[in-house]
Amino acid sequence: SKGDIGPSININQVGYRTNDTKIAIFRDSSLDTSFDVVDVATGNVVFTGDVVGSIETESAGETVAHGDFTSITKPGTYKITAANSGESYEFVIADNIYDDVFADTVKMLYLQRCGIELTEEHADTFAHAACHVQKATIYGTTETKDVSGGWHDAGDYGRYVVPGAKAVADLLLAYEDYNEVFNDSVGIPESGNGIPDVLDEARYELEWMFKMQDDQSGGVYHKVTGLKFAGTVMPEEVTDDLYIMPISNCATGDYAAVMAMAARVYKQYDEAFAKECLTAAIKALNYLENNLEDGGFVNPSDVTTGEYPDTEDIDEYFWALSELYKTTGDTSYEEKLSLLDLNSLENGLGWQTVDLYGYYAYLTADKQNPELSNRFMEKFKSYLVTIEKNIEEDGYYSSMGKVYPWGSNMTLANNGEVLLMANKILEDNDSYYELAKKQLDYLLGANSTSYCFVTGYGTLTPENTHHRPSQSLGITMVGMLVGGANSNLEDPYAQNVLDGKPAAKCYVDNEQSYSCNEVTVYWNSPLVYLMAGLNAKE
Ligand code: 9MR
Ligand code: ZN
Repeated sequence: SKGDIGPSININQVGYRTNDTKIAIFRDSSLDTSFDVVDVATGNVVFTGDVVGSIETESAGETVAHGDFTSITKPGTYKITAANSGESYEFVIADNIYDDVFADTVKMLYLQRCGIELTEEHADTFAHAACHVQKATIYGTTETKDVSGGWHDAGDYGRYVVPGAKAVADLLLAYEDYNEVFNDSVGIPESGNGIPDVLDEARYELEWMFKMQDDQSGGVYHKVTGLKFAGTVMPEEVTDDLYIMPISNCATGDYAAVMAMAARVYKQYDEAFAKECLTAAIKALNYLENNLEDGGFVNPSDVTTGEYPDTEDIDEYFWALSELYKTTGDTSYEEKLSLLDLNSLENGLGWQTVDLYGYYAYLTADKQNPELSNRFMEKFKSYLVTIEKNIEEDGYYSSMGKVYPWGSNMTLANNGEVLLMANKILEDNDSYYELAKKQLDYLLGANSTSYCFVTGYGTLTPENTHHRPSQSLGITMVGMLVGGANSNLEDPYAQNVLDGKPAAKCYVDNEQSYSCNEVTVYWNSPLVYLMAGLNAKE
């Protein structure tokens, strides 16, 4: 069937801008030696090119070839055909091709808002009454607290500080690095207020995060959820009691980092808010420094909502120090940075490993100590080398390597973000930019599943996401990046239908498959960064 294995020629289904590099990917390098580009409107062949290469791609279980049609720059609708491989899906070449998908991936965050009515004017079919507005009980006590607001994390209705902080970080960085691509007309309640919508949207989460900080200690609660996941209903229909789960070091460190970032980014728009963010960051850092030997968060025994476990908090501490240094220029933070032993750290830009954010913050600060910046640059580069090697060895230019974890599409988008960061700090412009673009091409259809992984876009697009509002309304929300291939088969449905498939093909568009087909705010957010950086060129 179509969903089982798509066309033998895969392309970015959203399309290409006129000056983009354009590569069609052939599943089987042995089938064809040449290909045609057909103008769909006229049926004419406008270009004939060679099918080149034979790249054994273990992740897909295929030996893949490429067809370069970069020279087609005339706007229009096209498809690729070849005698034996057949036809690709149709795609468009035009310069504004990413505008809608970019706006919709930001808008998705608005549609995930909790604690506020979503009006028909802004949310259309996904309008609903304010949800989760009742006070929550601090777990293990009888004390209650207002922690309304923020975004629903994902397909579930939990609100979690750790992944929420990652999502905010990507948005703020995207704005900091590429403010010229953001506008004030995404169609959220704050549109037209003179502040770019991406900052209004991120602030919605930050205002909630303030409520998640314990006033007395400065520590930050890990999450607010029910004891278990809610049923498949609209959010305002959930009747479960809410619990504020214990303070965790990772939540506290992440919080300090994004609040420090916010203090920098919002300063030009709202000085009082920026100050509040800085105070909150410093307070959180103090808590963390006094509690560094505490373990990571684990769910209390009667709680089964998302855990976001993380036993290693040194990277969160590092990130917080680095952002505070960049924001304030205070060398006492730099001194603490220099004393941290980062050797055992895994590198990452995920919700669990955040050290790459920290390196980037230091390396883009106003002043650096050369010894430290060399050290951090080496760390950053070691990650970069790994993803470059993965891309080189994979016929689909995927940066994942051999294992596709839960949320592999986040890692692909993160890697695109890292490549754009490299572009900023290493000044090797075009090559990193091109590799970043390839990660977007993968996400939008140039992959071995033939899915365009953003809902509502492309010819073959997820229609059965694990997302409670979409499931209850029977309509898929547009602009959501799904988790994607997961070779660890982490839900019963995936185990039943994907067993034995190559890693990159372990994806299924079914609402039961929460480990392949859920969506989250922090999978959309690196995509926002990636598209911002790619849209900013020229
Ligand atoms: O994205 C998370 C993934 O990296 C983990 O492997 C997985 C299991 O711990 O959890 C994922 O996060 C889910 C969270 O626990 C609850 N909300 C939905 C998230 C996405 O599936
Ligand atoms: Zn809610």
